Amino acid sequence: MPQNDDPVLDLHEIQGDVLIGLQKNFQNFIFFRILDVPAFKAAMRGKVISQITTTLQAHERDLINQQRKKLGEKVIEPWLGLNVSFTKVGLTALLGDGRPQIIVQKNGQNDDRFELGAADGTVIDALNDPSPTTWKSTFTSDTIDGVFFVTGPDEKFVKDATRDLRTDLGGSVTAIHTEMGRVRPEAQRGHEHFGFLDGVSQPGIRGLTKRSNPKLEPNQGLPGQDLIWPGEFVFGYPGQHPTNPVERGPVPAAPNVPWLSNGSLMVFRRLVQLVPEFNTFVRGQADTLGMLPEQLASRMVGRWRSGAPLLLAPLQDNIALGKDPALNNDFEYASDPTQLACPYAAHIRMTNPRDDPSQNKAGVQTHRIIRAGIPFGPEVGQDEATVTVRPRGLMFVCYQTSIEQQFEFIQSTWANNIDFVGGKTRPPGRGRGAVTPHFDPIIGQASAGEPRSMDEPVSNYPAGDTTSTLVMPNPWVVLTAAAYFFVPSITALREVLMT
Ligand code: N7H
Repeated sequence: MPQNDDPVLDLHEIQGDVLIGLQKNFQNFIFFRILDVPAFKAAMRGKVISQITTTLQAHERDLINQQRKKLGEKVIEPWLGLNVSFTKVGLTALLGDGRPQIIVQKNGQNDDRFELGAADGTVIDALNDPSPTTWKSTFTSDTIDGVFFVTGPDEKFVKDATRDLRTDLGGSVTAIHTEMGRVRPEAQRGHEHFGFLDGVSQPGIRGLTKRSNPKLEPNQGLPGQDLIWPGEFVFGYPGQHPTNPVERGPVPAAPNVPWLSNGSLMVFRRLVQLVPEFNTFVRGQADTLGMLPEQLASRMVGRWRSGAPLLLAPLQDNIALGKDPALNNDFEYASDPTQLACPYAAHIRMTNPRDDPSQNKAGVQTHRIIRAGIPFGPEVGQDEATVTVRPRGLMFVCYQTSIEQQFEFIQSTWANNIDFVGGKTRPPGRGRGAVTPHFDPIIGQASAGEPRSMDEPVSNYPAGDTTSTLVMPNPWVVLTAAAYFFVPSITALREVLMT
């Protein structure tokens, strides 16, 4: 039930991938360049905008799927999902050189990251990203105007829908890079390529996410899922309060850009995952450290492959816990102040430290993102025992209203920062002095490709006294393309961008 203070969201205005995610087994990413601006605008107005999937549609589809799941029905609907977003270059192509700049004012800071773009030297340096000269060649210069997402239940459906979209657009655009994302098959459904269940912890949205226990937990959707003010992800609404995790905060805005409302900023990163290399490393290091490979892998992520969090299952996997959305996100870190259950450096602890006492919880909530990625590439083949032959990984997508304070903050100030979380000291019996957690072993990036390490891979739960370090000479997640997009509202498309 909505509560009195909840904002009312224009669900029919917000594109469907932003808050809920398009329903998908397959997702085509069509990065395009506009060749003929008037023809593109005419095609968009006449044929395409009306097909764009809104949050209202995605929400209705979600409710139908939830109902079916409850009844144990396995119907897969032929639902088409279509979204469109534009880079800074695309917006200039559409609106001209004098267009207003999207420089977001949030929490007293100005964020110009969208206008810089993901390949800008400042951004590359801030994130320790590999040089764009090493990326896929189509992403190394400002040639991308926008991206269409086409989603559906199977590959043929998505390919047919892509062909229809291209027909609608005629010769007004050219696809400069197309890539098909695919949900992994059978038992691996919902798991990313290293084998971990993904999409478990997402922020709840005030005004959209249903509260499972409104009386006792009015600030949570599912148990453990904090409700976040929608302005963190969509323009035109209040964001988080900087010092109170529950109160409404200011509305993030870009002055002079009235058509921002109900739009969002999207980060795209094509992250290759070196799966055989990861597995070989984990096996070897687990042997050296005297632990099981599954234990080491889970200490690196903070969850077991099933999705069960180490905070609730510190010693061994618990498959029932992993798959139960009412249980698998219901934990905080204050109860684990000395990283007995979950290392400070574990991927999920680095990317969302929750209520870790070293942090101000309200502050943490201003750095949340909505993740909407999908795996790409084939399953690992028999010829790939130790070395990747065919590229695979994650088409990482996330939404926010400040790229600098949300995605980039997570990557640079948390995952890449060897001192995060700070202020920790070793408890008696486990060494002395300050703890340096080092890198997020999954996505942390050292400068100039230096080796990384992570503190306390060996579990001390419940009362061990081992001081241990994992040294990781090479990364297994490699950035091969990145771009920043604006995801306009339906009205902005109709009344501003395509006129
Ligand atoms: Fe991560 N992985 O398999 O290890 N991620 N991630 N991620 N990630 C999460 O809670 C993974 C990446 C976040 O609220 C899970 O959904 C991989 C980037 C955040 O508790 C797993 C890649 C960024 C969370 C993975 C990758 C993030 C999260 C647990 C790249 C942002 C939620 C399942 C190939 C900078 C944390 C879940 C929370 C969870 C993996 C990328 C951020 C298994 C393989 C680039 C905020």
